[in-house]
Formats: sequence, C-alpha cells, structure tokens
Amino acid sequence: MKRHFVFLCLLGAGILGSCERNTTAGQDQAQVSEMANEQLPPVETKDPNTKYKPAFPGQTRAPGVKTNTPYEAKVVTDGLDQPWGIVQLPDGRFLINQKTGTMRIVSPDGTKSDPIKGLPEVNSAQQGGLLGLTLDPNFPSNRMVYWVFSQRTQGGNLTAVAKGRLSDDEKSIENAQVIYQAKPAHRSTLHYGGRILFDKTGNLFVSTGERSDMETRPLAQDLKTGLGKIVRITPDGKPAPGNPFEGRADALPEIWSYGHRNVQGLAFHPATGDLWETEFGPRGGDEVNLIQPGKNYGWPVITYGIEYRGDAIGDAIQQKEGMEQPIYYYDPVLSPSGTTFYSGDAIPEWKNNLFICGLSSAHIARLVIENNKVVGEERLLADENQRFRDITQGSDGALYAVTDQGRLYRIGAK
Ligand SMILES: [Ca+2]
Repeated sequence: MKRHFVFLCLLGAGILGSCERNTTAGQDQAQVSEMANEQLPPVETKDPNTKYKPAFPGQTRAPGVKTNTPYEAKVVTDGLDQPWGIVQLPDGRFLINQKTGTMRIVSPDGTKSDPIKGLPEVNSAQQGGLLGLTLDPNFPSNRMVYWVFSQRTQGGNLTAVAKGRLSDDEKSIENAQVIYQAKPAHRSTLHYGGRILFDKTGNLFVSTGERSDMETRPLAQDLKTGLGKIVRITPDGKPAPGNPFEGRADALPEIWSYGHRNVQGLAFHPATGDLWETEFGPRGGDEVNLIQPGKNYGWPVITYGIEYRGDAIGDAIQQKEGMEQPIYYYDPVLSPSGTTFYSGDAIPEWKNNLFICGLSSAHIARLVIENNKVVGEERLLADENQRFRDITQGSDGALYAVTDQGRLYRIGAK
C-alpha cells in the first residue's frame, strides 16, 4: 500500500511538479482506495419503472466501479438440484440446501455427496422448499445444522425453522425437529423469506416473507404475526432474550424488525457487526437495509416500486416518519437473494463490500459501502446467464456462489 502510494506520488510529481508528502496514513489509504475504485457511470442503464425520487443522493444508481485485482470465476460443479443455501463446513467442504428437500456436501474439487435425507418434508411448489441454512457455532462438537423451509400445515403453508444433527456418516440428518413457525399459515406458495444466521450471542436471526397475497401483505405491519419480519430466536426456537418487543402484550416477542416484503439475504458487516439484509421489492423497489432492533422498514406503506400490473402501491409514498429508508434500492429490480460481506485479504479492494446474488438480473452485485452509504456498484459474472441464489465466503478468501441452474462457482484472485 505504502509503496503503491509512493509510486503514485512520483508519478504525480512528474506530471504536476509537486507532491503532498505530509499526508496521514488515513489519507494514504483513502487515496489508494480512490484509485482502486475509479468512478464510472452507474451500471444500470435501463429506464426506471417509476419517477420516484431517492431520499438522498446515492440511494440508487451509485457510480460504477471495476475490480482491478485479477480474479477468476470457476465452476466447481454444475450438478446440483436447485441449490438455495450454502455454508462452509469446518474442513473446507460446503453443505448445500437443495430446494426440493435434500442437502448435499460438495468438496472444493467438485466431488458431490449423495443427497442427505431425514429432513422434514418441504412444500417446494413455486418459491417454497428447503431454503437457507447455517451451522451451530459449536458444530465441530455437536454437528447441529439449522435450516429454514416452507412447511405445509393444515391451515396452509408457512415459513418454518428446523434443526438436526448431521450424522457421522453424513448420509442423514438425525432427530430433525421444527423449532419455529412464522404464523399465520396461508395458502400461497410465495414470499417465504428464508435466510438464517447465528448472532454473536448464540441466537438465530431468521427472515420471513409476507406471503405475497393482498390479504397477507398488510401483516408485514402487524406485530402480532410472524409474516414480513426478521425474528430473533434461541436455538430452541423461543423468543431470544433482549428482543425489542419483549414484554409487550401487543407484539410477538420474537420480532426484531418488521415491515419487510420478502427478505432472502442476511449478513453481518465485518467491521461494524451490524445486520444487513436484501429484500425483494415489487416492480422496482428491491432494497438493501441496515437492520436495527424494533424498527419498521415500511412495506407495504412506503416503497420505491409499483404493482406488477403497473399501478401504485398504497398512497404511492416513498418516505414516512417512523419508517426506515433503505440504504440502497433498485429500479428496475435486481431480484436479490443471498448476500454476504467480503472480509478476506485475497482481493483487498473487496474488503467490507457487500455481494448480492441477483436472480432475474443474472449477476452478482458488488456494492462498495462507506459510512453506511453505497458509493460504488459493479456487476460480476454478468456473462454467465445464471440465476444467482446464495453466496458465502470460503476460508481461502474466495467467494462461493450457487445458482438455480445447479452450479457452484468459486470466485477468487487469479
Ligand atoms: Ca422498505
């Protein structure tokens, strides 16, 4: 970094005849970072669906940036059956959820296990199925896995969370049990949310959806339901201690945040520890949000999108007192599914950037974030024509992403 800066100074001195020498290390860093993230036009060139104006500069269509570090994407395997969630095992292999209801283990060389069975039946119609997954912080000793799935119940379908033990022979999940259900159940097979993460206190964040229909959509604002929420639960599925609505009679105690449409991405910022999410909007209005406890994220009262058929949603407002603005939004949409921050060293300019899987947009969005604002955007793997579903960082400093078409990619430094 230092040598790079000295070189730039010399280059600058040659052209300008002077060089500022007494800069601080912070300015050094900023200058190098600026060089690494030379600003380009926004990556989105299509017309938006609406004439809605952002609440602040940079809330959408941030300047384009381009990764300068040489990197490559390799297909590790293309033989997965609709992979939906990916997590790395302590030995470097990957445990992957397949939408139709089984898990698989994939080695970095592409070797696949047989489907792992023993999970509760999933309703894999439309957007449902076996969804996100995560490992117990004590996985090396207890082999416990937690996952989200869409469950068929008597009253309809719902987002459920289950846990079980990966058997020693890795052929099955033992003693699987459902620990949480986001109620009420509903007949729809859309908008299940479906990501799950452990926080530092050993509790689980889980995202749900508002199930898409006009009759359930308002329930995202209803604190007595589990729809359209991020909930925080214990490993036994109980409301986690310290949740924002704890002790209130008018709210479910597991709720962490509300007013969400369909959250398919959750990640912690490596430097701040904050929880971020990616959320599907309607036609326009996909969002990236920084999640704070007890806050209302607005759906369906405020949105930067419109109905698929073209008319306005609600009062066609985008901002309201008491409702949080997204850090960033997309119009037209990205269709954001899984997301992760990069914390590795292999590609230094990616440090603390957010990577978002795009489904209909068929690329991975890289967002450069400074002080909780998006200051740059890049599209990765846009030539692959894949629906990117989930992404995680490997212990080797590469990113690993799965696609609906069944591929696992490794994206790393050359
Ligand atoms: Ca929102």
